[in-house]
Amino acid sequence: PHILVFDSGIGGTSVLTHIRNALPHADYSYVMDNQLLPYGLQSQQTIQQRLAGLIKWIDCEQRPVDMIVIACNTASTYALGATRQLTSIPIVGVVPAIKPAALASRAKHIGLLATPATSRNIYTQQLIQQFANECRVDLYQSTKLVELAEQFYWSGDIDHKQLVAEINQLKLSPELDHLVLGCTHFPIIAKPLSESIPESVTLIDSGTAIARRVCTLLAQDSAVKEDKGQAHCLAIKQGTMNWYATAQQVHTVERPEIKL
Ligand code: DGN
Repeated sequence: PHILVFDSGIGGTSVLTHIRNALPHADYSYVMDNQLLPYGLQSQQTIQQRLAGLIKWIDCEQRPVDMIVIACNTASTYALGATRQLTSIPIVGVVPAIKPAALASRAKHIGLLATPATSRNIYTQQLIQQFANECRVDLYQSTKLVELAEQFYWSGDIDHKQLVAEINQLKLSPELDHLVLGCTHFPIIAKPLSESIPESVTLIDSGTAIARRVCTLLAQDSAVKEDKGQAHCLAIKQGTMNWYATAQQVHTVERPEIKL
């Protein structure tokens, strides 16, 4: 199968890694909307338009896509329903791992760390009501951590001073025992992040659950096979105007420097 994984930036590679481990023989396209990064500061309407553009582009290019994974919590919580109406290709969204965190929490007190858009949108509120109604859920939002994850991905270095300053200003409650990484960029910096918060806090993300879901939907056995599929990365080119309005104007660039 050919699986297209989408995010605004490199965050979705954290999800792609889990899916690829489960399904190494599938082929992958990783598509990034670098033009509008960060999504966490965009409106719901804008994000729905971007995803509509992505679907148009897949149609126009007649890409042989068997499944789309929207590896972005912001895009999934804002636009999953609307995007599913536009295509018959099955779409898996990545949403914050509220359910497993609530189940695992002994203190019945968890935190959600996400982009501003994800933490304030209705979909997220519904997830909390549905799966964590016995928990206290504190919401923390950060755009800075997305920026730091991008820097870390490209340079391998993280600015510890900025990281610690950002964590400090979040003022995490000392009572919570699980922190949901509700943005796919955050697992990229999970190690430095976990070193900057109290040891008593466990970080949770959606990566393994998404990989399982993809396997189930594709009815694929996740048993490791020898042959490795192809994977390549495309970015929506910076400076492309209104690519969502006419899919023909979508300009993408290959990003071979992204080692998938
Ligand atoms: N990686 C995206 C997410 O999971 O919400 C958002 C990153 C961004 O563009 N702010």
